[in-house]
Amino acid sequence: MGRLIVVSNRVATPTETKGSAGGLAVGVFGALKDAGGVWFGWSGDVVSETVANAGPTLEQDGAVTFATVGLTRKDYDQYYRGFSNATLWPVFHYRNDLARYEREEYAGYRRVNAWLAHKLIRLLEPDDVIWIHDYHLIPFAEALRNEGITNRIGFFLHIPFPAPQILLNIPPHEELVKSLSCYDLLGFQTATDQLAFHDYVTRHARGTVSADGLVEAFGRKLRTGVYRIGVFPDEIAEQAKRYESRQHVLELKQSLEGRKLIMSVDRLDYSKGLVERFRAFEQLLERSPEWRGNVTLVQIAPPTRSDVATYQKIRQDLEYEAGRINGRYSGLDYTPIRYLNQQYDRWKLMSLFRESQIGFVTPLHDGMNLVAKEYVAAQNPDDPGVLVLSIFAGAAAELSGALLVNPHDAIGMCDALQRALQMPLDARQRRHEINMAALRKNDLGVWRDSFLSDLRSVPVQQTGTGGGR
Ligand code: GDG
Repeated sequence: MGRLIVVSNRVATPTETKGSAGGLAVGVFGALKDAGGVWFGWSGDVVSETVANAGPTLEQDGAVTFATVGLTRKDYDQYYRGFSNATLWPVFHYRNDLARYEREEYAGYRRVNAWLAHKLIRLLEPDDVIWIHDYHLIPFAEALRNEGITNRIGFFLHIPFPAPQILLNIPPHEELVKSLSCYDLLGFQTATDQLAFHDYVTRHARGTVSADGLVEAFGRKLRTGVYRIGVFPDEIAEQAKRYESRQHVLELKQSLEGRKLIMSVDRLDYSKGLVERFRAFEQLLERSPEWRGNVTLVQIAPPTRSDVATYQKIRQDLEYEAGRINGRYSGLDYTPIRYLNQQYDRWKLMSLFRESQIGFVTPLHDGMNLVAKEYVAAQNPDDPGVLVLSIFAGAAAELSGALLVNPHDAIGMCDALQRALQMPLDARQRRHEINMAALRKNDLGVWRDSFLSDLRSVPVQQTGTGGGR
């Protein structure tokens, strides 16, 4: 078996892969340890041109090499802050209204991809299998192919793939899809995303998709598949239980004074539907006065990408909404929304999930949404909370024990909260069992192993970047 090379925008540090970092780092590291190989990507540092060019910096941990490079300010602005997060992220989340397109940023995005690919080449061996992650790196395989690399290369998209009519908003949409055709295997979170890609290929790229799923486009053949990312549910359950008697949980319990608890945790991002969620909670207090003073929403939202203008706006909007709703319904001893703009320890979060009666997860669009899965896994099976989940999270297709809501329907969400707050124990347990069975059947290991086994079995093509049309 050839080595595994993982490329992602950010690389976890060796310590993060062992501690309480997000499950993804742990899952990917597991595969790297088994096969031996390299995890390559940006270190997260902005550095001088000299330092950037000197990279990658190598750190060895057993059979795994962590290889990272710094980015110059210009590269960071154009590739990361610009085209990745101000064009691709909003459009792929159906927020064309928040997207901008700048030719220089797009050129920078391609330039950085080519530069990173060039840096990786000297670390490659002929039978390595290469797994590229996410929207920052769409042109990565094309750049490798341009340098003559014929290894198997797979790509997993963590975020939604938009319907063609939405993708057309990005002027170089065709170049992006042509770049995707340079992979041997494309993995999507849901069948909807896969279908949207096939739709683009057949309707806008004069390609074909055969009955057995083989895609032919831009002179290349590739496979696509649905690989639902998961968590390791039993590990989360164990850690959540272990942390439940810690000080922070006891303090929270005491401060709630017997009130019901609704928990939400999201990166502070406009795709997560935070404003809509606050308004739905407001509806609950408005329409059901008996809940005033008796239920608290804890929203944890650590800031991300805070140097991108649209993220500054969502932060202001949310502060305004929290202040407005709290101003309206607070009492001297009651604050309906506790809005915490900071990062918490992972196991602390899981134990807070376990303490709550509702997990309120309502993105407007989301590739999968791991918080929804973590919430389920963290529950106490003897007295589980209820997951209220947006139909626009990829996880909604799997978690049939959740109460599904449309995040644009404040009253519908309010009704679901009511239902969850009043749900009898046996119904909660039944729903929890259904959700846990889904999580166990398709855990993070299944996601990783099925993608890699499909990638390792695609035939190697000797062609480069394809002839185009
Ligand atoms: C992208 C896609 C897809 C959050 N706050 C804290 C914290 N978190 C952790 C959560 C969870 C992770 O971050 C967030 O994962 P999500 O899946 O919910 O969302 P994205 O960050 O947008 O991830 C998404 C995912 O990629 C994987 O493919 O599911 O659709 O958008 O694990 O627990 N962790 C800690 N402190 C926090 O305050 N420690």
